[in-house]
This record gives sequence, C-alpha cells and structure tokens, in this order.
Amino acid sequence: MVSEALNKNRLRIAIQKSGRLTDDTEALFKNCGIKITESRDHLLAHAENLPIDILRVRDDDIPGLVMDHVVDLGIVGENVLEETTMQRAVDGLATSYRRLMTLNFGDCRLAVAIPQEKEWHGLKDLEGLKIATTYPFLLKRKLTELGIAFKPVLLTGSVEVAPRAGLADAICDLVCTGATLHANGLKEVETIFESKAVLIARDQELYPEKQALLDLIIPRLKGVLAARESKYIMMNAPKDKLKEITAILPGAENPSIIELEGSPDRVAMHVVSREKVFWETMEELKRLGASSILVVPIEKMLD
Ligand code: PRT
Ligand code: ZN
Repeated sequence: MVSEALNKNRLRIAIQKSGRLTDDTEALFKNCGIKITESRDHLLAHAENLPIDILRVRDDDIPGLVMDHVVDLGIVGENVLEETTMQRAVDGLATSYRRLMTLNFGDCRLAVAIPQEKEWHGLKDLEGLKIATTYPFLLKRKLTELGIAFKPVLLTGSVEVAPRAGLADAICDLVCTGATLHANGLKEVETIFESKAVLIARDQELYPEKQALLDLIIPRLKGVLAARESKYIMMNAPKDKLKEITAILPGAENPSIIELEGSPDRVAMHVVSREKVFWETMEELKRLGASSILVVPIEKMLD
C-alpha cells in the first residue's frame, strides 16, 4: 500500500485504464499541463511536472476507490457512478463523494430497447417482462417510480444479443449512436438516464498541499472545457452593420474593433464566441457584408 507521506503530498486521480473515456481523459490532462509519460500498462503513473499520481483502473472500480478514500479524485461516467452508489448502499459500503465538475465527453444514454417488430405504447409495456441489463439499479429506480414490476436479467456484456438468444424480452443498455441496437434488430424506445463523464472527489477535507494543487488544476480544467466549444472569430465588416453582426454570433461578448487603414467604412472585428460557429452563421455574416472571415480554435481560456 502507499505510504502516508506519499498520500499527504501527492494528489491521486483514478482514471479508466483502457476504454471509451481514456483518450478524452488523457487529452484533458495534457491540455491542463499535467504531463504523464508512463505507458497505459502501468497501474500507477506519475505526472512529470506536478505532484499528481494517476491510477489506471477499470471504470467500474473508480467510484469505490473515491468513496473508500483510496484516491482523491476520479473521472467516471455518471451511469457507472449512480449504479455503483446504489449497489454500495445495498452492500452497506460508504457512498459519499463530492461532484466537482461535469466534463464534455463520455455522452451516452441508458435506454430501453425492444425487438424491432414489437409494438410500443410506453414503459407500462415492460410489466412482468424479462429485461437484460448491466444497470439493474438505475432501471429499477425508474420503473419502481412508475409502479412497474419486471424481472432483471443481469449481464455484464453483450446485452444487445439477449432478446435474440431468448434470454430476455427487452434490454436496457447504453446507447450512443444507436448503431449497435440497429445491427441487433432492436429499436430504442425510452431513455432511462442521460450520462456524461464527471470529475468526483472524496468527501473529506484534503491535506493543505493537495487542496492547493486542486485549487490550481480546477480553473485549468474549467478553462480547457470552456475553450473546447469557443472560437476566436476575425473578420472585416461594414461599420454600420456591427450591431447586427454581433447579434448573430452565439455567446459573443464585447468585440474588439480595429480601424482599417484606407477603408473608412469598414473595420476589423475580433470576437470570442462561447459556442460552436456553424457554416450557416458564417454565410449570414457574409450576407451582412463581412469579408475575410476566420474562425480559429482556442486552446486554453482563463477568465
Ligand atoms: O474495461 P472497463 O470496465 O473499464 O470498460 P467498459 O467496457 O465497462 O466501459 P467502456 O469503455 O465501454 O465505456 C466507459 C464509459 O463510456 C461508459 O460507462 C459510459 O459512461 C461511456 N460511454 C459513452 C459508453 C458509450 N458512449 C457507448 N456507446 N459506454 C458504452 N457504449 C456502448 C454501447 O452500450 C454499445 O454497446 O458502446 C456500444 C456502441 O454504441 P452505439 O450506440 O454507438 O452503437
Ligand atoms: Zn466497466
């Protein structure tokens, strides 16, 4: 086990070793200036430039590691977090944690799907049916609210083949694009739970050194998340259309206006837009008389 001295000074963060959250989590750390060089095969990796240790584990273990105070922080999908919390409550284990931030990746939904040829009138149709799922607690919470009784069939993988294999009448599984359901002759009929990746912390005061480090990295994380959607927009625009132009730029505040040498009617305009900029918006800007329109990605932001 880790020595207490190490625990006091180094912030420990549990992340998924290898899976759908791994690349985005590592990219987020990189953009926050947390340099990790060890390969994914190492259970424990040390950040090069900050007193941070990264513990690479299965995503299902992350909530427990945080709730048992083995690590300080964890990044995990809300689906796994909620399901594990309910399971641990039943098992009499610790369930408290602090939710620090919703991240902008890992988006998916836990949804009910049934064979394509079956009719669907609503969740009441599930009464008394066998439903295959990896998330029995989330499903039960929803159906119990509605007074619907069902028979859970617990599967930890290949849930989508259960109806065809005669193991269940319906499934409740994670969906992103829906391609997997479609390929297995199923149709999505109802969303039970929407999920994103989240950053959680153990529910206990941290040693001052660790708290100071957390206070340093939280604004960096927020800055990276804000920057991802934001764009820096530059263009030349007619002076008499500035109001209309600003009005169609999503989330834009206080543009900088720069005089253009030799063009008394036109100015250069620089603005940060807090939302995605679509082609339609750029075409509208052009119609308003803007020219040389540049949309540039922003890497980091600190307000
Ligand atoms: O080995 P480990 O236990 O760590 O990983 P895992 O296999 O349990 O999880 P993993 O890597 O598949 O997913 C990790 C987390 O990513 C999940 O807990 C969710 O929070 C999130 N996530 C986002 C998803 C999906 N999107 C997703 N599409 N998790 C799973 N899927 C599955 C889905 O169930 C389907 O079977 O991917 C398949 C393809 O989805 P479609 O709808 O795009 O076809
Ligand atoms: Zn898992």
